[in-house]
Amino acid sequence: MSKLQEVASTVEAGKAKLVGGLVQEALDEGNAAIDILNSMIGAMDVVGEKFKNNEIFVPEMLVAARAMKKGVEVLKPHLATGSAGAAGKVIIGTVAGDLHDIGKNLVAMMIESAGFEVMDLGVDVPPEKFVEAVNENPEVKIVVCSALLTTTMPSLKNTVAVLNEQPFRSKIKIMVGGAPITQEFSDEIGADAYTEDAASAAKKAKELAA
Ligand code: B1M
Repeated sequence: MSKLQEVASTVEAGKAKLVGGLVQEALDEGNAAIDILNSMIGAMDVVGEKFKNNEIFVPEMLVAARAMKKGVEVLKPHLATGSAGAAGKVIIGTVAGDLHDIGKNLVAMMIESAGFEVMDLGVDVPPEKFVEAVNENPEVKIVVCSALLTTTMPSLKNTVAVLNEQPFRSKIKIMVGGAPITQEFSDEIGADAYTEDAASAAKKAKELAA
């Protein structure tokens, strides 16, 4: 088994205590940080499939998520490279009703590494909290909203609708993403941009803030 496969199967098994060390070993062997990250994302896809097929349940998904977070902690300095804050300020959060944060955290990390200062509002963020955060930080350039469940797509729609009504609307850009979100949905709800993954989110944020 290659080191990357070992990392993936350890994440899948939720062995949080082992993941950090294995990720470090994978780095030491010369594997690129992005490849290690992708092996962990692949492991979460396997976990998701097993959950869908009733082979595992919520607790197993949760331990796998914890394990992945440990791995990302070790990877972070190898993925993040930019100079902090120079590109402007970004607010990010997972929308109300949604507790998934790994993807959102990766997007935050990549945007930070593109030179932005990132204010992370966490998960289950009601629209009012996004609004409050922009009002308290009028220099904010971009608001990023993540949604991972088909059942929280309406919550994302509502968040964007509330943001669209605010007097500050013309001063900010709204970016949306997450597994069930599409460009079409983003257009339909009136967001400014959709991106599929964390790396493209960082690239898009640069474009929008230019
Ligand atoms: Co949940 N869950 N979960 N879960 N979970 C999914 C999403 C699911 C696809 C699994 C499945 O059935 N196959 C499914 C959703 C099905 C659907 O909506 N159609 C699901 C379900 C059903 C649920 C519950 C309802 C289960 C239950 O309780 N019965 C429940 C809901 C809780 C809630 O939120 N209210 C639930 C709970 C959980 C846990 C809490 C146990 C845990 C999350 C822990 C945590 O995040 N701290 C969990 C997990 C771990 C998953 C899976 C297995 C992995 C998610 C993940 O971290 N992926 C997931 C299956 C899967 O994704 N394959 C699943 C890795 C991460 C890097 O990818 O988050 O997609 P992702 O982020 C990507 C892109 O989406 C994108 O960039 C990232 C990568 O570059 N992206 C953006 C994300 N946000 C963006 C914002 C942007 C741009 C890109 O803005 C510009």
